[in-house]
Amino acid sequence: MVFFRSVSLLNKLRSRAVQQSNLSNTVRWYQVQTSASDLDLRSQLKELIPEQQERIKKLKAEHGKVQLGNITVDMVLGGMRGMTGLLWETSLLDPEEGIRFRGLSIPECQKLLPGAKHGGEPLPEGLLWLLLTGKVPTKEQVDALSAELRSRAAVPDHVYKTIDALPVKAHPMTQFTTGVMALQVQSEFQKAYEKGIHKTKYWETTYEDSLTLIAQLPVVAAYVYRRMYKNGQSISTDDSLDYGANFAHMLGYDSPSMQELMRLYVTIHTDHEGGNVSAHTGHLVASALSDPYLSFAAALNGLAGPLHGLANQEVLLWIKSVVSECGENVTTEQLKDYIWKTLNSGKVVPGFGHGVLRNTDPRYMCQREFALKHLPDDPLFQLVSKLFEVVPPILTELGKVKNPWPNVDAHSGVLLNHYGLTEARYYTVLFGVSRAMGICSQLIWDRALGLPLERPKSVTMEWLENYCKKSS
Ligand code: NMX
Ligand code: MLT
Repeated sequence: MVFFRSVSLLNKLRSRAVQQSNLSNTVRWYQVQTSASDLDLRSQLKELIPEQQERIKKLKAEHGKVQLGNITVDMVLGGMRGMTGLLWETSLLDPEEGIRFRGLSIPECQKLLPGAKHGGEPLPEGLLWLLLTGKVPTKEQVDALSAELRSRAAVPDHVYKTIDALPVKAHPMTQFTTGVMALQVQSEFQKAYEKGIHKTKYWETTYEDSLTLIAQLPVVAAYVYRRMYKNGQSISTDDSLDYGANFAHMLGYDSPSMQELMRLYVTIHTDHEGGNVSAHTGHLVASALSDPYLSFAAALNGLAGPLHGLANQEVLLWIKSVVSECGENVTTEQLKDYIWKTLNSGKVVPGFGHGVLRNTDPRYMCQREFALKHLPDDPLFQLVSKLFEVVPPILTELGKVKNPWPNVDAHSGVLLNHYGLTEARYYTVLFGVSRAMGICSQLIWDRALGLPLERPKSVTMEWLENYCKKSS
Protein backbone atom coordinates (compact mmCIF):
# COMPACT_ATOMS: atom_id res chain seq x y z
CA MET A 1 0.00 0.00 0.00
CA VAL A 2 2.80 2.38 1.04
CA PHE A 3 4.66 1.40 -2.10
CA PHE A 4 1.69 2.25 -4.35
CA ARG A 5 1.26 5.60 -2.61
CA SER A 6 4.89 6.47 -3.26
CA VAL A 7 4.66 5.46 -6.89
CA SER A 8 1.63 7.69 -7.29
CA LEU A 9 3.44 10.57 -5.57
CA LEU A 10 6.43 10.15 -7.86
CA ASN A 11 4.18 10.21 -10.89
CA LYS A 12 2.55 13.40 -9.66
CA LEU A 13 5.95 15.01 -9.29
CA ARG A 14 6.76 14.07 -12.82
CA SER A 15 4.02 16.33 -14.12
CA ARG A 16 4.57 19.85 -12.96
CA ALA A 17 2.62 23.03 -13.26
CA VAL A 18 4.35 25.60 -15.41
CA GLN A 19 3.64 29.26 -15.35
CA GLN A 20 3.74 30.60 -18.84
CA SER A 21 3.60 34.33 -19.34
CA ASN A 22 3.02 36.33 -22.49
CA LEU A 23 0.54 33.84 -23.90
CA SER A 24 -2.21 36.02 -25.34
CA ASN A 25 -1.02 38.66 -22.82
CA THR A 26 -2.23 36.53 -19.95
CA VAL A 27 -0.46 34.58 -17.26
CA ARG A 28 -1.87 31.14 -16.80
CA TRP A 29 -0.92 27.80 -15.43
CA TYR A 30 -0.78 24.63 -17.38
CA GLN A 31 0.46 21.16 -16.60
CA VAL A 32 3.28 19.65 -18.58
CA GLN A 33 4.64 16.17 -18.29
CA THR A 34 8.32 16.64 -17.66
CA SER A 35 9.40 13.05 -17.84
CA ALA A 36 9.12 10.96 -20.95
CA SER A 37 9.34 7.76 -18.95
CA ASP A 38 5.59 7.16 -18.90
CA LEU A 39 4.48 6.99 -22.50
CA ASP A 40 1.23 5.16 -21.94
CA LEU A 41 -1.89 7.33 -22.08
CA ARG A 42 -4.09 4.70 -20.44
CA SER A 43 -1.89 4.45 -17.36
CA GLN A 44 -1.85 8.25 -17.08
CA LEU A 45 -5.64 8.21 -17.07
CA LYS A 46 -5.82 5.42 -14.54
CA GLU A 47 -3.81 7.57 -12.20
CA LEU A 48 -5.93 10.68 -12.74
CA ILE A 49 -9.35 9.10 -12.39
CA PRO A 50 -9.54 8.57 -8.59
CA GLU A 51 -8.84 12.24 -7.80
CA GLN A 52 -11.44 13.42 -10.34
CA GLN A 53 -13.97 10.95 -8.87
CA GLU A 54 -13.34 12.46 -5.45
CA ARG A 55 -13.68 15.96 -6.92
CA ILE A 56 -17.12 15.34 -8.46
CA LYS A 57 -18.31 13.60 -5.28
CA LYS A 58 -17.27 16.62 -3.21
CA LEU A 59 -18.85 19.07 -5.68
CA LYS A 60 -22.15 17.21 -5.45
CA ALA A 61 -22.07 16.83 -1.68
CA GLU A 62 -21.02 20.40 -0.86
CA HIS A 63 -22.62 22.43 -3.65
CA GLY A 64 -25.32 20.24 -5.13
CA LYS A 65 -28.08 22.72 -4.37
CA VAL A 66 -26.34 25.89 -5.67
CA GLN A 67 -28.38 27.55 -8.46
CA LEU A 68 -26.68 28.23 -11.78
CA GLY A 69 -29.38 30.45 -13.30
CA ASN A 70 -33.06 30.72 -14.07
CA ILE A 71 -34.75 28.89 -16.88
CA THR A 72 -37.03 31.17 -18.89
CA VAL A 73 -39.79 30.33 -21.35
CA ASP A 74 -37.58 31.89 -24.07
CA MET A 75 -34.90 29.32 -23.30
CA VAL A 76 -37.34 26.41 -23.50
CA LEU A 77 -38.73 27.68 -26.81
CA GLY A 78 -35.35 28.87 -28.09
CA GLY A 79 -33.34 25.68 -28.36
CA MET A 80 -32.09 25.86 -24.74
CA ARG A 81 -29.73 28.72 -25.70
CA GLY A 82 -27.90 30.06 -22.64
CA MET A 83 -29.14 27.27 -20.39
CA THR A 84 -26.29 25.69 -18.41
CA GLY A 85 -27.12 22.02 -18.20
CA LEU A 86 -24.16 19.85 -19.12
CA LEU A 87 -20.86 18.81 -17.60
CA TRP A 88 -18.07 18.89 -20.22
CA GLU A 89 -14.51 18.70 -18.98
CA THR A 90 -12.44 18.75 -22.14
CA SER A 91 -13.09 22.31 -23.36
CA LEU A 92 -14.93 25.50 -22.53
CA LEU A 93 -16.25 28.19 -24.91
CA ASP A 94 -16.15 31.87 -24.08
CA PRO A 95 -18.54 33.88 -26.31
CA GLU A 96 -15.95 36.59 -26.97
CA GLU A 97 -12.65 34.75 -26.84
CA GLY A 98 -13.66 31.38 -28.30
CA ILE A 99 -12.61 27.89 -27.37
CA ARG A 100 -10.08 26.79 -24.77
CA PHE A 101 -9.04 23.14 -24.75
CA ARG A 102 -8.41 22.22 -21.10
CA GLY A 103 -7.72 25.90 -20.45
CA LEU A 104 -5.50 26.50 -23.49
CA SER A 105 -6.54 28.78 -26.36
CA ILE A 106 -5.75 27.84 -29.95
CA PRO A 107 -2.68 30.13 -30.17
CA GLU A 108 -1.47 28.64 -26.88
CA CYS A 109 -1.95 25.10 -28.23
CA GLN A 110 -0.03 26.10 -31.35
CA LYS A 111 2.84 27.25 -29.12
CA LEU A 112 2.83 24.49 -26.55
CA LEU A 113 1.78 21.25 -28.22
CA PRO A 114 4.49 19.32 -30.04
CA GLY A 115 4.56 19.64 -33.83
CA ALA A 116 6.02 17.44 -36.54
CA LYS A 117 8.73 20.08 -36.92
CA HIS A 118 9.88 22.96 -34.76
CA GLY A 119 7.39 25.83 -35.00
CA GLY A 120 4.98 23.71 -37.06
CA GLU A 121 1.28 23.13 -36.48
CA PRO A 122 0.38 20.98 -33.45
CA LEU A 123 0.05 17.25 -33.85
CA PRO A 124 -3.60 16.27 -33.19
CA GLU A 125 -2.40 13.32 -31.11
CA GLY A 126 -0.97 15.90 -28.68
CA LEU A 127 -4.33 17.60 -28.43
CA LEU A 128 -5.97 14.22 -27.77
CA TRP A 129 -3.52 13.69 -24.91
CA LEU A 130 -4.31 17.17 -23.57
CA LEU A 131 -8.09 16.65 -23.84
CA LEU A 132 -7.86 13.37 -21.96
CA THR A 133 -5.39 14.27 -19.24
CA GLY A 134 -5.45 18.07 -19.00
CA LYS A 135 -1.68 18.01 -19.43
CA VAL A 136 0.58 19.12 -22.26
CA PRO A 137 2.40 15.98 -23.43
CA THR A 138 6.05 15.65 -24.31
CA LYS A 139 7.04 14.90 -27.91
CA GLU A 140 7.93 11.34 -26.82
CA GLN A 141 4.45 10.82 -25.40
CA VAL A 142 2.87 12.16 -28.59
CA ASP A 143 5.05 9.89 -30.71
CA ALA A 144 4.06 6.92 -28.54
CA LEU A 145 0.39 7.79 -28.99
CA SER A 146 0.87 8.15 -32.77
CA ALA A 147 2.42 4.68 -32.82
CA GLU A 148 -0.40 3.27 -30.69
CA LEU A 149 -3.02 4.72 -33.04
CA ARG A 150 -1.19 3.28 -36.05
CA SER A 151 -1.16 -0.12 -34.37
CA ARG A 152 -4.95 -0.02 -34.08
CA ALA A 153 -5.69 1.27 -37.59
CA ALA A 154 -6.47 -1.99 -39.45
CA VAL A 155 -10.13 -1.80 -40.47
CA PRO A 156 -12.02 -5.11 -40.72
CA ASP A 157 -12.90 -6.11 -44.26
CA HIS A 158 -16.67 -6.20 -43.67
CA VAL A 159 -16.60 -2.42 -43.12
CA TYR A 160 -15.55 -1.79 -46.72
CA LYS A 161 -18.17 -4.25 -47.96
CA THR A 162 -20.85 -2.46 -45.94
CA ILE A 163 -19.88 0.90 -47.46
CA ASP A 164 -19.74 -0.67 -50.91
CA ALA A 165 -23.40 -1.72 -50.52
CA LEU A 166 -24.35 1.97 -50.77
CA PRO A 167 -24.65 3.78 -54.10
CA VAL A 168 -21.31 5.44 -54.86
CA LYS A 169 -23.07 8.78 -55.09
CA ALA A 170 -24.63 8.53 -51.61
CA HIS A 171 -23.61 11.53 -49.55
CA PRO A 172 -20.09 11.06 -48.10
CA MET A 173 -21.48 11.58 -44.58
CA THR A 174 -23.96 8.74 -45.13
CA GLN A 175 -21.14 6.47 -46.30
CA PHE A 176 -18.88 7.54 -43.43
CA THR A 177 -21.50 7.03 -40.72
CA THR A 178 -22.43 3.66 -42.23
CA GLY A 179 -18.75 2.74 -41.97
CA VAL A 180 -18.71 3.78 -38.30
CA MET A 181 -21.77 1.64 -37.60
CA ALA A 182 -20.02 -1.29 -39.28
CA LEU A 183 -16.97 -0.72 -37.05
CA GLN A 184 -19.24 -1.13 -34.04
CA VAL A 185 -19.11 -4.93 -34.20
CA GLN A 186 -15.62 -4.63 -32.66
CA SER A 187 -16.92 -2.93 -29.52
CA GLU A 188 -15.07 -4.13 -26.44
CA PHE A 189 -17.48 -2.20 -24.22
CA GLN A 190 -20.46 -4.06 -25.64
CA LYS A 191 -18.76 -7.43 -25.14
CA ALA A 192 -17.75 -6.57 -21.58
CA TYR A 193 -21.24 -5.31 -20.76
CA GLU A 194 -22.79 -8.51 -22.06
CA LYS A 195 -20.44 -10.44 -19.75
CA GLY A 196 -21.65 -8.34 -16.81
CA ILE A 197 -18.64 -6.11 -16.14
CA HIS A 198 -18.69 -3.98 -12.96
CA LYS A 199 -19.57 -0.31 -13.55
CA THR A 200 -16.25 0.90 -12.09
CA LYS A 201 -14.55 -0.77 -15.06
CA TYR A 202 -16.70 0.83 -17.79
CA TRP A 203 -14.11 3.47 -18.63
CA GLU A 204 -11.48 0.89 -19.51
CA THR A 205 -13.30 -0.71 -22.46
CA THR A 206 -14.67 2.73 -23.40
CA TYR A 207 -11.05 3.85 -23.64
CA GLU A 208 -10.18 0.82 -25.81
CA ASP A 209 -13.13 1.43 -28.16
CA SER A 210 -12.40 5.15 -28.34
CA LEU A 211 -8.76 4.75 -29.28
CA THR A 212 -9.58 2.11 -31.88
CA LEU A 213 -12.36 4.26 -33.31
CA ILE A 214 -10.11 7.33 -33.50
CA ALA A 215 -7.37 5.23 -35.11
CA GLN A 216 -9.65 3.73 -37.75
CA LEU A 217 -11.72 6.79 -38.69
CA PRO A 218 -9.16 8.29 -41.12
CA VAL A 219 -8.89 4.94 -42.89
CA VAL A 220 -12.68 4.68 -43.31
CA ALA A 221 -12.94 8.36 -44.28
CA ALA A 222 -10.17 8.04 -46.88
CA TYR A 223 -11.81 4.91 -48.26
CA VAL A 224 -15.06 6.83 -48.81
CA TYR A 225 -13.15 9.66 -50.52
CA ARG A 226 -11.19 7.41 -52.88
CA ARG A 227 -14.31 5.32 -53.59
CA MET A 228 -16.29 8.38 -54.57
CA TYR A 229 -13.77 10.57 -56.31
CA LYS A 230 -10.72 8.49 -57.26
CA ASN A 231 -12.24 5.42 -58.96
CA GLY A 232 -12.02 3.35 -55.80
CA GLN A 233 -8.21 3.32 -55.80
CA SER A 234 -7.53 3.38 -52.10
CA ILE A 235 -4.13 4.19 -50.60
CA SER A 236 -2.67 2.24 -47.66
CA THR A 237 -1.53 3.84 -44.44
CA ASP A 238 2.10 4.93 -44.20
CA ASP A 239 3.48 3.84 -40.85
CA SER A 240 6.19 6.47 -40.89
CA LEU A 241 3.63 9.28 -40.68
CA ASP A 242 1.76 10.97 -37.84
CA TYR A 243 -2.05 10.95 -37.65
CA GLY A 244 -2.71 14.13 -39.68
CA ALA A 245 -0.07 13.49 -42.35
CA ASN A 246 -1.16 9.87 -42.69
CA PHE A 247 -4.77 10.95 -43.19
CA ALA A 248 -3.70 13.42 -45.91
CA HIS A 249 -1.59 10.65 -47.46
CA MET A 250 -4.49 8.17 -47.56
CA LEU A 251 -6.67 10.82 -49.19
CA GLY A 252 -3.94 11.22 -51.84
CA TYR A 253 -2.22 14.45 -50.70
CA ASP A 254 1.43 14.29 -49.68
CA SER A 255 2.73 17.85 -49.91
CA PRO A 256 4.28 19.16 -46.66
CA SER A 257 1.84 22.12 -46.68
CA MET A 258 -1.19 19.84 -46.95
CA GLN A 259 0.22 17.70 -44.12
CA GLU A 260 0.51 20.82 -41.96
CA LEU A 261 -2.99 21.92 -42.94
CA MET A 262 -4.40 18.53 -41.97
CA ARG A 263 -2.64 18.64 -38.58
CA LEU A 264 -4.10 22.07 -37.91
CA TYR A 265 -7.51 21.13 -39.30
CA VAL A 266 -7.84 18.00 -37.17
CA THR A 267 -6.58 19.85 -34.07
CA ILE A 268 -9.01 22.78 -34.22
CA HIS A 269 -12.19 20.83 -35.07
CA THR A 270 -11.87 18.32 -32.21
CA ASP A 271 -13.98 19.91 -29.51
CA HIS A 272 -16.23 22.93 -28.91
CA GLU A 273 -17.53 22.33 -25.39
CA GLY A 274 -20.53 20.06 -24.87
CA GLY A 275 -23.64 21.80 -26.13
CA ASN A 276 -23.01 21.79 -29.88
CA VAL A 277 -25.24 19.37 -31.78
CA SER A 278 -22.65 16.66 -32.45
CA ALA A 279 -21.04 16.65 -29.00
CA HIS A 280 -24.35 16.88 -27.22
CA THR A 281 -25.83 14.06 -29.34
CA GLY A 282 -22.83 11.83 -28.70
CA HIS A 283 -23.03 12.55 -24.97
CA LEU A 284 -26.79 11.96 -24.81
CA VAL A 285 -26.64 8.66 -26.67
CA ALA A 286 -23.64 7.55 -24.61
CA SER A 287 -25.56 8.32 -21.43
CA ALA A 288 -27.74 5.29 -22.20
CA LEU A 289 -24.49 3.25 -21.98
CA SER A 290 -24.36 2.96 -25.75
CA ASP A 291 -20.77 2.21 -26.74
CA PRO A 292 -18.46 4.80 -28.37
CA TYR A 293 -19.19 3.57 -31.91
CA LEU A 294 -22.97 3.89 -31.50
CA SER A 295 -22.64 7.23 -29.74
CA PHE A 296 -20.25 8.68 -32.28
CA ALA A 297 -22.35 7.51 -35.25
CA ALA A 298 -25.28 9.40 -33.71
CA ALA A 299 -23.07 12.46 -33.27
CA LEU A 300 -22.10 12.29 -36.94
CA ASN A 301 -25.74 12.36 -37.98
CA GLY A 302 -26.05 15.68 -36.14
CA LEU A 303 -22.85 16.96 -37.67
CA ALA A 304 -24.32 16.23 -41.11
CA GLY A 305 -26.92 19.01 -40.68
CA PRO A 306 -26.36 22.24 -42.68
CA LEU A 307 -26.65 24.51 -39.63
CA HIS A 308 -23.84 22.51 -37.99
CA GLY A 309 -20.94 20.65 -39.65
CA LEU A 310 -22.37 20.54 -43.17
CA ALA A 311 -21.92 24.32 -43.24
CA ASN A 312 -18.31 23.77 -44.41
CA GLN A 313 -19.67 22.12 -47.57
CA GLU A 314 -22.28 24.85 -47.98
CA VAL A 315 -19.67 27.60 -47.69
CA LEU A 316 -17.50 26.36 -50.54
CA LEU A 317 -20.52 25.64 -52.75
CA TRP A 318 -21.85 29.14 -52.01
CA ILE A 319 -18.45 30.76 -52.72
CA LYS A 320 -18.26 28.86 -56.00
CA SER A 321 -21.76 30.03 -56.89
CA VAL A 322 -20.63 33.64 -56.27
CA VAL A 323 -17.70 33.06 -58.62
CA SER A 324 -19.82 31.43 -61.29
CA GLU A 325 -22.30 34.31 -61.22
CA CYS A 326 -19.95 37.27 -60.70
CA GLY A 327 -16.46 35.97 -61.61
CA GLU A 328 -13.38 35.72 -59.41
CA ASN A 329 -12.83 39.48 -59.38
CA VAL A 330 -16.24 40.18 -57.92
CA THR A 331 -16.68 43.80 -56.81
CA THR A 332 -17.86 44.76 -53.32
CA GLU A 333 -21.18 45.96 -54.78
CA GLN A 334 -21.74 42.68 -56.63
CA LEU A 335 -20.91 40.77 -53.47
CA LYS A 336 -23.37 42.80 -51.40
CA ASP A 337 -26.09 42.15 -54.01
CA TYR A 338 -25.34 38.43 -53.95
CA ILE A 339 -25.52 38.27 -50.15
CA TRP A 340 -28.86 40.11 -50.14
CA LYS A 341 -30.13 37.78 -52.86
CA THR A 342 -29.22 34.80 -50.64
CA LEU A 343 -30.94 36.33 -47.60
CA ASN A 344 -34.03 37.41 -49.55
CA SER A 345 -34.50 33.90 -50.86
CA GLY A 346 -34.90 32.71 -47.25
CA LYS A 347 -31.45 31.17 -46.88
CA VAL A 348 -28.65 31.75 -44.41
CA VAL A 349 -25.19 33.00 -45.34
CA PRO A 350 -23.22 29.85 -44.53
CA GLY A 351 -20.17 30.17 -42.31
CA PHE A 352 -21.44 33.20 -40.40
CA GLY A 353 -23.19 33.33 -37.04
CA HIS A 354 -23.03 31.07 -34.01
CA GLY A 355 -25.18 29.73 -31.20
CA VAL A 356 -22.70 30.85 -28.49
CA LEU A 357 -19.83 32.86 -30.03
CA ARG A 358 -20.29 36.63 -30.25
CA ASN A 359 -17.05 37.41 -32.02
CA THR A 360 -14.92 36.06 -34.87
CA ASP A 361 -14.16 32.40 -34.21
CA PRO A 362 -10.46 31.91 -33.31
CA ARG A 363 -10.63 28.76 -35.46
CA TYR A 364 -11.40 31.08 -38.39
CA MET A 365 -8.50 33.36 -37.42
CA CYS A 366 -5.91 30.59 -37.24
CA GLN A 367 -6.98 29.32 -40.66
CA ARG A 368 -6.73 32.88 -41.98
CA GLU A 369 -3.19 33.08 -40.59
CA PHE A 370 -2.39 29.76 -42.27
CA ALA A 371 -3.69 31.15 -45.58
CA LEU A 372 -1.74 34.39 -45.21
CA LYS A 373 1.40 32.32 -44.68
CA HIS A 374 0.90 29.61 -47.30
CA LEU A 375 -1.53 30.83 -49.97
CA PRO A 376 -1.92 34.62 -49.78
CA ASP A 377 -2.56 34.98 -53.52
CA ASP A 378 -5.23 32.28 -53.82
CA PRO A 379 -8.24 33.98 -55.46
CA LEU A 380 -10.78 32.15 -53.29
CA PHE A 381 -8.86 33.09 -50.12
CA GLN A 382 -9.05 36.70 -51.29
CA LEU A 383 -12.79 36.30 -51.76
CA VAL A 384 -13.10 34.85 -48.25
CA SER A 385 -11.19 37.89 -46.94
CA LYS A 386 -13.60 40.18 -48.77
CA LEU A 387 -16.56 38.34 -47.26
CA PHE A 388 -15.02 38.92 -43.81
CA GLU A 389 -15.45 42.66 -44.48
CA VAL A 390 -18.74 42.64 -46.37
CA VAL A 391 -20.96 40.06 -44.63
CA PRO A 392 -20.94 41.23 -40.96
CA PRO A 393 -22.41 44.72 -41.62
CA ILE A 394 -25.19 43.17 -43.73
CA LEU A 395 -26.07 40.58 -41.10
CA THR A 396 -26.02 43.33 -38.49
CA GLU A 397 -28.38 45.38 -40.68
CA LEU A 398 -30.82 42.45 -40.66
CA GLY A 399 -31.31 43.26 -36.99
CA LYS A 400 -31.91 39.76 -35.70
CA VAL A 401 -28.59 37.96 -36.12
CA LYS A 402 -26.88 37.71 -32.74
CA ASN A 403 -23.41 37.08 -34.12
CA PRO A 404 -22.57 38.49 -37.57
CA TRP A 405 -18.97 37.20 -37.49
CA PRO A 406 -17.48 34.21 -39.36
CA ASN A 407 -17.22 30.79 -37.76
CA VAL A 408 -14.79 27.91 -38.39
CA ASP A 409 -16.62 26.75 -41.53
CA ALA A 410 -16.26 30.08 -43.34
CA HIS A 411 -12.60 29.32 -43.97
CA SER A 412 -11.79 25.64 -44.11
CA GLY A 413 -13.05 24.91 -47.63
CA VAL A 414 -10.81 27.37 -49.49
CA LEU A 415 -7.72 25.92 -47.81
CA LEU A 416 -8.59 22.36 -48.81
CA ASN A 417 -9.61 23.54 -52.27
CA HIS A 418 -6.21 25.22 -52.69
CA TYR A 419 -4.38 21.92 -52.22
CA GLY A 420 -6.62 20.07 -54.66
CA LEU A 421 -9.21 18.63 -52.27
CA THR A 422 -11.98 20.36 -54.19
CA GLU A 423 -14.92 18.04 -53.48
CA ALA A 424 -16.99 20.21 -51.12
CA ARG A 425 -19.57 17.50 -50.35
CA TYR A 426 -16.77 15.58 -48.64
CA TYR A 427 -15.70 18.31 -46.24
CA THR A 428 -17.95 17.41 -43.29
CA VAL A 429 -16.30 13.97 -43.16
CA LEU A 430 -13.01 15.71 -42.31
CA PHE A 431 -14.77 17.62 -39.53
CA GLY A 432 -16.18 14.30 -38.29
CA VAL A 433 -12.79 12.57 -38.10
CA SER A 434 -11.55 15.38 -35.88
CA ARG A 435 -14.67 15.68 -33.70
CA ALA A 436 -14.23 12.05 -32.57
CA MET A 437 -11.25 13.12 -30.43
CA GLY A 438 -13.34 15.56 -28.40
CA ILE A 439 -16.46 13.43 -28.09
CA CYS A 440 -14.57 10.26 -27.19
CA SER A 441 -12.32 12.02 -24.66
CA GLN A 442 -15.35 13.31 -22.79
CA LEU A 443 -17.09 9.95 -23.12
CA ILE A 444 -14.19 8.22 -21.35
CA TRP A 445 -14.55 10.75 -18.53
CA ASP A 446 -18.35 10.28 -18.52
CA ARG A 447 -17.71 6.63 -17.72
CA ALA A 448 -14.89 7.31 -15.25
CA LEU A 449 -17.03 9.80 -13.34
CA GLY A 450 -20.12 7.59 -13.57
CA LEU A 451 -22.26 10.32 -15.15
CA PRO A 452 -25.92 9.32 -15.24
CA LEU A 453 -28.51 8.84 -17.97
CA GLU A 454 -29.39 12.22 -19.49
CA ARG A 455 -33.09 12.87 -19.26
CA PRO A 456 -34.28 16.49 -19.06
CA LYS A 457 -37.92 17.30 -18.39
CA SER A 458 -40.08 18.49 -21.28
CA VAL A 459 -43.41 20.33 -21.12
CA THR A 460 -46.24 21.17 -23.52
CA MET A 461 -47.33 24.65 -24.66
CA GLU A 462 -50.45 24.21 -22.54
CA TRP A 463 -48.30 23.46 -19.48
CA LEU A 464 -46.24 26.63 -20.13
CA GLU A 465 -49.37 28.78 -20.63
CA ASN A 466 -50.91 27.51 -17.38
CA TYR A 467 -47.65 27.90 -15.49
CA CYS A 468 -47.23 31.52 -16.72
CA LYS A 469 -50.88 32.35 -15.86
CA LYS A 470 -50.39 31.04 -12.33
CA SER A 471 -47.13 32.92 -11.79
CA SER A 472 -48.32 36.29 -13.19
N1 NMX B 1 -27.40 34.15 -42.24
C1 NMX B 1 -28.70 34.55 -42.21
N2 NMX B 1 -29.45 34.56 -41.10
C2 NMX B 1 -28.84 34.19 -39.95
C3 NMX B 1 -27.50 33.82 -39.89
C4 NMX B 1 -26.78 33.79 -41.10
N3 NMX B 1 -25.50 33.40 -41.18
N4 NMX B 1 -27.19 33.51 -38.62
C5 NMX B 1 -28.31 33.68 -37.88
N5 NMX B 1 -29.31 34.08 -38.71
C6 NMX B 1 -30.71 34.31 -38.34
C7 NMX B 1 -31.31 33.02 -37.82
O1 NMX B 1 -31.67 32.15 -38.90
C8 NMX B 1 -32.48 33.54 -37.00
O2 NMX B 1 -33.48 33.90 -37.92
P1 NMX B 1 -35.06 33.63 -37.56
O3 NMX B 1 -35.31 34.36 -36.28
O4 NMX B 1 -35.77 34.18 -38.74
O5 NMX B 1 -35.19 32.15 -37.41
C9 NMX B 1 -31.89 34.81 -36.40
O6 NMX B 1 -30.80 35.20 -37.26
C10 NMX B 1 -31.38 34.66 -35.00
O7 NMX B 1 -30.46 33.61 -34.97
P2 NMX B 1 -29.22 33.62 -33.93
O8 NMX B 1 -29.80 33.60 -32.56
O9 NMX B 1 -28.28 34.69 -34.29
O10 NMX B 1 -28.48 32.25 -34.26
P3 NMX B 1 -28.83 30.77 -33.73
O11 NMX B 1 -28.12 30.55 -32.44
O12 NMX B 1 -30.28 30.50 -33.77
O13 NMX B 1 -28.15 29.87 -34.87
C11 NMX B 1 -26.48 29.28 -36.43
C12 NMX B 1 -26.77 29.76 -35.01
C13 NMX B 1 -25.02 28.88 -36.53
C14 NMX B 1 -27.32 28.06 -36.74
C15 NMX B 1 -26.80 30.42 -37.42
O14 NMX B 1 -25.96 31.53 -37.16
C16 NMX B 1 -26.66 30.02 -38.86
O15 NMX B 1 -27.61 29.47 -39.43
N6 NMX B 1 -25.46 30.25 -39.53
C17 NMX B 1 -25.24 29.80 -40.84
C18 NMX B 1 -24.92 28.31 -40.86
C19 NMX B 1 -23.56 28.03 -40.27
O16 NMX B 1 -22.56 28.67 -40.59
N7 NMX B 1 -23.48 27.02 -39.40
C20 NMX B 1 -22.21 26.58 -38.85
C21 NMX B 1 -22.04 26.84 -37.36
C22 NMX B 1 -20.70 26.32 -36.90
N8 NMX B 1 -20.64 24.85 -36.92
O17 NMX B 1 -19.70 24.29 -37.44
O18 NMX B 1 -21.54 24.18 -36.43
C1 MLT C 1 -18.91 23.39 -33.32
O1 MLT C 1 -17.71 23.35 -33.52
O2 MLT C 1 -19.50 22.43 -32.77
C2 MLT C 1 -19.71 24.55 -33.81
O3 MLT C 1 -18.97 25.74 -33.77
C3 MLT C 1 -21.09 24.66 -33.26
C4 MLT C 1 -21.25 25.00 -31.81
O4 MLT C 1 -20.31 25.15 -31.06
O5 MLT C 1 -22.44 25.13 -31.41
